[in-house]
Amino acid sequence: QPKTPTRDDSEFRDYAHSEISRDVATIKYSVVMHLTATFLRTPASIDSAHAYLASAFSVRDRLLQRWNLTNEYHDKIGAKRVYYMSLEFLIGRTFDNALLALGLREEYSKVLGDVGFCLEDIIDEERDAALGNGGLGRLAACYVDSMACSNYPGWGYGLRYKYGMFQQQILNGYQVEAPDCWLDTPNPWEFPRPDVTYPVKFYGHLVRDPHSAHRYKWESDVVYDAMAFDVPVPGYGTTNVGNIRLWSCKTNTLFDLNKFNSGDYQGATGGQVAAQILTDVLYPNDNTNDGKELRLRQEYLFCSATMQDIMARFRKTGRPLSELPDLAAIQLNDTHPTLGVPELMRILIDDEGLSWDEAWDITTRTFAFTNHTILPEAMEKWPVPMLDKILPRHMGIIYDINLFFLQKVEKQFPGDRELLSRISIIEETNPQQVRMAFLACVGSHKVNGVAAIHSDIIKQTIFKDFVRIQGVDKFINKTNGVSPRRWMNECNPDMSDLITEAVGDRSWVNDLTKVKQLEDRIEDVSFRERWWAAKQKNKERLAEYILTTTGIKVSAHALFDVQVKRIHEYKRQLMNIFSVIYRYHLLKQMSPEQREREVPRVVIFAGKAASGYWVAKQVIKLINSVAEVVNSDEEIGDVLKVVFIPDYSVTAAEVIIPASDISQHISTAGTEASGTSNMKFVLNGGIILGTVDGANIEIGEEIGEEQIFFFGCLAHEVEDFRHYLRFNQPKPDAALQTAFDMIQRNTFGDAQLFQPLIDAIMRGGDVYLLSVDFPSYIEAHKAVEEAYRNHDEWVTKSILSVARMAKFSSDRSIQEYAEEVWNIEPQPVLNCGL
Ligand code: CBF
Repeated sequence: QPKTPTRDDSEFRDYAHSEISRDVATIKYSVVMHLTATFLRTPASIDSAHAYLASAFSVRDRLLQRWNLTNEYHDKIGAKRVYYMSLEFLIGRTFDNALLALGLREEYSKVLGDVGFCLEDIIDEERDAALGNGGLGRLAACYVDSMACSNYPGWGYGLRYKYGMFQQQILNGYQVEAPDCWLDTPNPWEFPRPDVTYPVKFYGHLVRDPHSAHRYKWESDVVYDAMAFDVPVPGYGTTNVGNIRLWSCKTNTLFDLNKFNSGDYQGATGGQVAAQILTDVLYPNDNTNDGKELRLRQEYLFCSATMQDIMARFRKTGRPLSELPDLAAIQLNDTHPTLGVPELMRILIDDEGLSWDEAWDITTRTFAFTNHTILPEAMEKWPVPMLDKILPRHMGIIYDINLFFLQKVEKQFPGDRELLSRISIIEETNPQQVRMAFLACVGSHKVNGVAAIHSDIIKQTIFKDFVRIQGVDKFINKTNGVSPRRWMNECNPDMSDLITEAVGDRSWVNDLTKVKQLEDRIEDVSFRERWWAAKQKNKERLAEYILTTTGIKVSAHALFDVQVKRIHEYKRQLMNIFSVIYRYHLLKQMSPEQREREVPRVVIFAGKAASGYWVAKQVIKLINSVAEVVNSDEEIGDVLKVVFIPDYSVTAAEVIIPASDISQHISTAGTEASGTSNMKFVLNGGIILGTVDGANIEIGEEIGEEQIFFFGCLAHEVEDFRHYLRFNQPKPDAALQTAFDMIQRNTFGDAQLFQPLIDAIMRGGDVYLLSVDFPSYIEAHKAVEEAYRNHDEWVTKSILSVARMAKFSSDRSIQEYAEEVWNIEPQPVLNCGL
């Protein structure tokens, strides 16, 4: 055996642990080095795209240094880590966020200025990392941000999709989807890790271990390599840097040289194509379950690579397997990563040789599960034959998990066959289906909903039997939150400066309870004026954005009324546009003098529809058709404008949200699990017009119900209304009927196009209760208008609301998870020299 010479690493350690100098000269040198050496630019060939890339790479150098220190430190102290498994991370941009976190914004601005660029323009060069659909994916991004900023040892795990959320174009009023080729240019915010690659098996057959009833050898020729890319997550005001580890399918080993040599060129690359596609595309479905085989394979690739990686890290500690739950907590972000449960069981039993009971004890102490929806169409189920074919070992494990669970329940509630069939992980349909929510629930020690009302509803509906069986303490609430770094400090600098003035320093960015001090400024006339001016400036910025993205000119002095989110029937954008039509009708009835006295309004929509969701796409078409008619009506002018901003994204949200006067969160009561944009709007001084649903309720409790315009039926009334409407025609009030009539008179183009939308209400049982809520919705709009006329009252509402919103920081949510679910402690990186 050759002897490895002992290495003296102290010098390397000294350099690695001393922070790269923060002065402007060093930054300039590093940007110029990246321009020339990384991107081969000469002074004559620098453009803003490369100025961005070089600056971003130089920021990345700093983040990676901190990344190393953080992980080295957490390894050294044997810290317990949380692993947040999510098939979606809707990160958006990183550059500005990282500059603010590192406290180097001014320095980079100076450096870029010196070489002839403006920081704001350079920031605009960055493409969004849009690896998510909506609320669920953005929540995951806020949560890893909070873990980093609050010094929790935590990693996100996800997939590195080559194509993120599709780009939405609006052509002739219709949504058209184009691929989001976000990796066409270098991505400074990822670090490829070919050294971290795991084989992931599919298909094949099982060979039973002759010595154990539960152990199998899984043999298959279909093996793909999942390779890691690490995405550093900047911690604001701390040395701690978090990580999102994203898996990508590696294809180079799958090139078939024999086929190539025999002239079969297509066959030679066939294996690569089959592998590549696994991590090519993000499924663009929000709150729906597609049930596609490729999606199942994506989910398994993700879960297998993640579990292998967590186990590899754990093995390095040399601790016994029974201590895995003391070093690792795994959070399942919805059911998409649930295959992690049978995968860990497989590793512990087949690879590590544990007994079933030992493996099950470790698994259930490690996993916890968050449910994000109760919409039936979103419930993940996989046909047993499909799962059995693709993952034969896992299907066997799932059968056993179910068997032992049902046996236990049978002992607890003897003879209750109905109960057994209701709670079985295998649904007895033809073909049978695996109910992933039940598997996640049985495999976890804690299950949570994402807002108080939602957590109550899941206990009374999908998990009702499980509460009886496993005890109510297992089912808890963790109300969502959002990151104050991105959703206040970064996107709303003027308002943030005012908060900093009220608090005395910027520490509120990491401790939102401090915004309470805004209340002391409520009587301060100059402060109030500047608060209003900040909003006004944000509205001007949005008006500019609307002009560039849609060509529509709007007045920044109008009331900005915003509904931006995924287009979905339960979110009721349709109800909003019906109310706009009705408003248009009223305005048309008025004399010019009467119209003059109206509060001018810009109604702003944005959001994507899942590509296969026809109804949602027709709603987009209707909004655009109404916009076309209203905006070109000279009689109406600036009194009413309707805008559909295309290609809603995190970056677009950062411009839209700070500019809202009123924002709409108007889901049918009981359907929106939480919502998180409602929090973002209020944190930016906007007022909510909303239903008594999701987190709207808790926002009302915190800021005072008088600060919110609530309307509509309550969650407990919904079932009775639905039942009534299944057997009786809805009775639209005069206002809603007016909207229908205008559509049917072809006011907004061919009425046939929109008749199915009306039919869904009038003949389809009005599942989302538009006809029920419309009258109170119109009343609520009137109340908004009245309140907005009173400028002083509006500013008071706005300041008080922000002051009382501390609860909705994702730092609070993460602290609750850490203490009540994960049992982890903050571990700020200490004694590292930085
Ligand atoms: O919990 C985060 C969000 O998740 C959803 O977007 C989801 O995809 N299930 C819900 O619809 C939101 O209510 C929730 O805020």
